[in-house]
Amino acid sequence: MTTTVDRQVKDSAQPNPTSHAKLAQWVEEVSALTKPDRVYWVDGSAEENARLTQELVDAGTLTPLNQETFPNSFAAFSDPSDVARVEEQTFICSVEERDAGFTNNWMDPVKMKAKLNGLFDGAMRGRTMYVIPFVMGSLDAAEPKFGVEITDSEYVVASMRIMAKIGTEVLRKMEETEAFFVPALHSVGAPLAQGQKDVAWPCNDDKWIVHFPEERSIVSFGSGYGGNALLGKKCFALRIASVMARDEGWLAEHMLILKLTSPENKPYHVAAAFPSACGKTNLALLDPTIKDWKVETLGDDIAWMRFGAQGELRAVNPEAGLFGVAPGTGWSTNPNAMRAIAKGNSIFTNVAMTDDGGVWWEGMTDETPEHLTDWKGQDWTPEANRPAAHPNSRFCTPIDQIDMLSDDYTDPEGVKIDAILFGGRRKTTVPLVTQARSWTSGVFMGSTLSSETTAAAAGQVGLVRRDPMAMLPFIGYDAGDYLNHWDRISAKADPEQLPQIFLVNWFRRTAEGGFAWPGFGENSRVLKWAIERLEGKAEAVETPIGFIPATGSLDLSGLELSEDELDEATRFDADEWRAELPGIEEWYELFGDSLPASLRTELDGLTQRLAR
Ligand code: GTP
Ligand code: SPV
Ligand code: MN
Repeated sequence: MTTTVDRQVKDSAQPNPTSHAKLAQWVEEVSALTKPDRVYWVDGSAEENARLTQELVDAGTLTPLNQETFPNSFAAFSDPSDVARVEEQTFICSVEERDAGFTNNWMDPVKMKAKLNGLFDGAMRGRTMYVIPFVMGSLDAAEPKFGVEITDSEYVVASMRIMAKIGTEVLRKMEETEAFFVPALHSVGAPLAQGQKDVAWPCNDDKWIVHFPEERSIVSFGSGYGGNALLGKKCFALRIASVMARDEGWLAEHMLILKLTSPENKPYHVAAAFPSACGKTNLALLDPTIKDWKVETLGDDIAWMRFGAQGELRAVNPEAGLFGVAPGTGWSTNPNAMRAIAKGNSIFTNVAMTDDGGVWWEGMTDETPEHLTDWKGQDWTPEANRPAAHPNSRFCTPIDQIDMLSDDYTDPEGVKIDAILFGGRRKTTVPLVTQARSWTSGVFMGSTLSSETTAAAAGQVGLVRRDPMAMLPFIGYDAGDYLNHWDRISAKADPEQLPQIFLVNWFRRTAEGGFAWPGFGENSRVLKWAIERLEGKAEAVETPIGFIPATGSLDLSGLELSEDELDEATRFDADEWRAELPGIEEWYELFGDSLPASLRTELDGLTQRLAR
């Protein structure tokens, strides 16, 4: 036993915090390496959160909001260089380079560990090291998925408390069986010398988001932002969990989950994968515009899915909160999200502030306030030629504040998925909705999914890139193996219950440049068509890419949409698809030998159909 941790933990009010030997040992090792001033075990209580958020207010990291309009809520403003996930600095350090595949950065794990050890040596000097036991998904699951995040950021602790179940209850449950946990180490990488004054958003220009898939461990350095720092989310629940899922025969996906009830009162569940900032939260909280259809929310970003004993695909949402894109989330486009936010208990990051201590972002209200303080702390008026909120500004809100949250959200068994949607942000080519002919042709659709890049990741926006299953930045192993896993997993299904797969695109443009399809609540019309396809009710036309709605089969009642707009939104254009083929060929070549033969066959079939 090294003395550092021992003494510090004993000195604090938390003697002998855990009987979990592995955890105690890891905490000790990390503390010896990072050399914090103190070690604090997070209990997850409201009192603790009140203390921490007050400390964050005192430090200038959090700004308390107007208590009347945003109770118990705060705004945070990051360093302007730390506003999104950093994909360039995200690594999958599998033992073999081959297992990281071409979609990931790789470095030899031994070398990477040496590098990280250097960076973490003394990295927490002058700070408190927080130990956050957490669980993704239900504590009552057959095998709860535990993690422990060690961080030196109070902002991370307060945000993790919203996004996951954390604290003593989780720790006690882990101790019962000495359960396995994913060790997730995080530091903002900004040690403080004696007497040095802290900044509001400590971070480091050198950022490393690293995963060791065989060990199932995570190390993150230098960033305090979202997916880089709240390690239960993308790092654990997608990158590490996708590896667990490969090994154990399930799926960890970047998907929302929603429940749809038909006018005949039949429940259906839909899971949908869209790339970051392409509409998952909005679809998950949708207000249907069609009569007598009801939508309830189960999840807005991540789905863990496995085939049940009856051969049905079941999905759970492992998260406890929303980390939603603020811009574009408004009273007219997403009132359900706005109502959840208005209940308070939220942390907003990089939004603008109103003069009465509220928050604002582009698209929140129809009218733009006359004066704001922008996310960089500058005076802002509508004449300023720049957005007031950062395009990737976010709200972090407990999921149980959603009025339309399904009662099944807490069911550890999850819900039975009837349909899977893959969607991207494409100005051209991809019609509003296309039903796949089969599971494999649906996997083909997912594998070739493409989307224009957004502000959710650092880098240029608006470039079309392939984003398989909306998982490009999140597949924790070889992408070809991942597609193979998707293709083969259908063997576990009862064929009668295998979900139908659909490709959707809310973002096609008219010649004038506007969106051809109104989107948001109107997307319920597409959900209805998909469900009616499952029920054998809706008519479709077969095209080389799959089935699209026959004229009159999409419910357009009460919708003001010109013939031209409807045609532009829904049509299949063979020329556009022929122009798409070389890009798909190029994409598939990148997989080399690991591309499943079945998908090569799908592409050859599509090429032939388009040649006719
Ligand atoms: P991540 O949290 O980054 O994974 O994003 P997300 O997939 O949950 O995306 P979100 O629902 O937050 O939407 C991102 C942006 O797309 C917001 O600005 C929305 O206003 C906009 N958006 C969502 N749905 C639609 C739609 O149907 N049509 C149009 N035109 N825009 C949409
Ligand atoms: C995404 O980028 O897909 C997000 C936000 O959901 S983050 O948590 O930063 O990954
Ligand atoms: Mn996401």
